[in-house]
Amino acid sequence: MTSYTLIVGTQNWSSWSLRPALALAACGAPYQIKVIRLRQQGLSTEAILKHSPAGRVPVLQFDGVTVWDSLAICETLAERHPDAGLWPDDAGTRAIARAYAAEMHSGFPDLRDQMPMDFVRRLPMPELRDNTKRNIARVIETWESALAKHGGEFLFGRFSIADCMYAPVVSRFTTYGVTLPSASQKYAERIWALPAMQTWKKASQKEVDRGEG
Ligand SMILES: N[C@@H](CCC(=O)N[C@@H](CS)C(=O)NCC(=O)O)C(=O)O
Repeated sequence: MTSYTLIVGTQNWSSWSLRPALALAACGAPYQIKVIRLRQQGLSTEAILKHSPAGRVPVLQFDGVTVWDSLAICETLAERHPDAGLWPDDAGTRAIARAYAAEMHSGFPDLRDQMPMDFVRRLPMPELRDNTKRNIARVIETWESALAKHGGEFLFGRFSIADCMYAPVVSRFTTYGVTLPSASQKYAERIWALPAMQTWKKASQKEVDRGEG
């Protein structure tokens, strides 16, 4: 069976890296995670460029193939592991789940900017710009709508790539203490309870303890 290597950034900070790490854990295939320390004054880019021409993490390696970009990695895993059910079975639901993933991938710049991921810390909420408030409201609106419609544990019933894409936002909301409506709060708790999230948390805590994250 193929063994995967996922190259990620400092786990406490790298929101983009968390997404495919959750998808990979759901595939049931053997894998290892290699961490490149971020924010190392030029050294990080140099280290990443050894693995990917894009100079960004995450990067997935398998069978001589290198895939960069979190969403491309998730798509590759979904295609290679159909039994993992990383996209919903129903075509219409799958289309909407893809729209959710794409909206997260290309949007929410103010939320990213004002509420950077800091997986294990709890930080005061900054003075939010109107656009950031709109970003937060939009995320909550999408979660509430999907959870109400699919009535399952996750956004589209069973765990999917849409959940992988929003898991870093779950972390950001927890770090900065965003108050959520009940369904979204329960959803956030289910995301936190995923074994892969807990594994990521332990690794992040170790980075923080070492002064690396
Ligand atoms: N669109 C890319 C963005 C990846 C990205 O920006 N990664 C950051 C870390 S979270 C990075 O590699 N930064 C390089 C650096 O800090 O030197 C993806 O989805 O993978």
